[in-house]
Amino acid sequence: MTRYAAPGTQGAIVSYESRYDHWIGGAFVPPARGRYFENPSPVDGRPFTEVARGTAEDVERALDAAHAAAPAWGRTPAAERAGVLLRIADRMEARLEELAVAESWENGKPVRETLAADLPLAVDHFRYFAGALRAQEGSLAELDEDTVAYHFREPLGVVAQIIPWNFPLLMAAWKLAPALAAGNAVVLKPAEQTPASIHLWMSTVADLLPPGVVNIVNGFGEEAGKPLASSARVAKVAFTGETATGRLILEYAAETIKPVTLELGGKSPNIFFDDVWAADDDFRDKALEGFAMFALNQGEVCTAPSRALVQRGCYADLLDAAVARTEAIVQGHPLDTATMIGAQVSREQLERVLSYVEIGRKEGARLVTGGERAEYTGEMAGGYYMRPTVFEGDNRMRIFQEEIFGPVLAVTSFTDFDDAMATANDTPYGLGAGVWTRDMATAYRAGRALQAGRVWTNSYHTYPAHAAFGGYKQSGIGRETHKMMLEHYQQTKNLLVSYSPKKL
Ligand code: TXE
Repeated sequence: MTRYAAPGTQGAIVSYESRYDHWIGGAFVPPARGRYFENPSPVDGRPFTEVARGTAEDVERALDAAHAAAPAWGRTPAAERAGVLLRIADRMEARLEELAVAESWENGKPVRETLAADLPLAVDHFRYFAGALRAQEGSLAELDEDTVAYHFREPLGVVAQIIPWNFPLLMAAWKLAPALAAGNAVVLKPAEQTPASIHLWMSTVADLLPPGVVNIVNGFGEEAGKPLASSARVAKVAFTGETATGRLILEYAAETIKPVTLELGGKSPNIFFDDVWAADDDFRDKALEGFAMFALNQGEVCTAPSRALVQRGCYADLLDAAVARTEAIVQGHPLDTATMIGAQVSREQLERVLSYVEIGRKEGARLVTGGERAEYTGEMAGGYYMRPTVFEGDNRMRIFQEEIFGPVLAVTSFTDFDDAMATANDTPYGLGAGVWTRDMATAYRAGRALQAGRVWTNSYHTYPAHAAFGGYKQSGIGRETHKMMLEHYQQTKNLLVSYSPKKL
């Protein structure tokens, strides 16, 4: 087991700058109004750098740089553009450990996750879209002997991307890789909780990109995100975040009729059929691991399986074993590779999670385990740690209906297949779902009946490129992590050509 040194301390492999400006036109640019905000680490609650507090003026400057760069980038041959993405992936891979530690320090998530998942997935994303671009083709339709309709996929131009704090580098990769592959220039706004690791990433790959192709404006939602999403100089907005904010983004975009892709909240059901408990030990164990996934990434995942639906016949046995499994999750310092659950991203997020524990108690849910902060002394004393928490209750309760975004699970039982589907689908969201059974007919029927964009069968929380990811209902619009995302960043040009020698 390894314990990485905190950034900036002796033996550390990461050192942040004491201040980050915006990244515009291939250089750091101070904020027009000269204001900065502090960026604390959730590990200890102490600020470790300060970051430019962007406003509409900064957004305009970034859009100037992006517009200057977009035409040449859009005309770059596909093989060359793909080459840039591949070199970005190689560079990230070479600096993987450093970026992983930076991400953990800023977000509070365990370094074992950033090393094994966040960074390798981000690297693969650039490789995947490099390949997807090379394989993409237009089409032609022969309308008659002398008339042909050609369809070309063209870049949109300059696109805006607004991302959240729960997977800062992976969310940046999910958005940047397809947008750049498709030939667009980008203005990206990181979440105000996690701007610094994106700047570390940017300086790692800056020399690989023409200036102005990627620009980063830091700041808060209203001050920097709103002018960006509202701008008439932006051809498309891609957003990941809260459903309420997604609604605002749609309103801003409506003013200038621009396309929007949204990846929003969820309240994903994880469904365990009776036969799981009758299966062999390995399968049971895998299912228990799937149950405990609600705490992965401190529950700060839009697809977190935050509702467990367990069939009556195995309910008591499975719950007992699953709670024991939950209590065995190792909580600790995020930079220790033995740690499985680290800190919530911010004080506000921790308070929000604790407020839902109170709500659960008041509405009569039974607290089975957890329900409180994890208190530490020493280096982690000021950090934002929450114990994995399990409630039993029913699906009408707020803790079953509202996204908590913390390691809080709401468990209930069901009688039969139809009851399970009715409960699972009784939510405004539709992002993810899990189905656990050895009976493949049940698994198939459940997969098709669940109103969710991603249904895992006998698995959970895997996010490979080449498998479409996105929401049904109020969980979003569009599909990421798949070549179909390229089309969200392109527009179709139709050339309708007559080769006929005859007059019209
Ligand atoms: O989200 P916001 P917050 C959910 C989760 C969490 C809750 C609040 O339930 O507890 O949202 O988190 C930018 N115009 N998710 O407040 O506000 C903001 O600066 C333009 C789910 O952090 O949606 C940040 O960059 N931009 C989720 C980004 O939007 C605005 C991931 C996301 O912040 C803006 C994160 C505005 N008016 C939170 N207001 C998921 N689906 O993965 C904010 N922003």
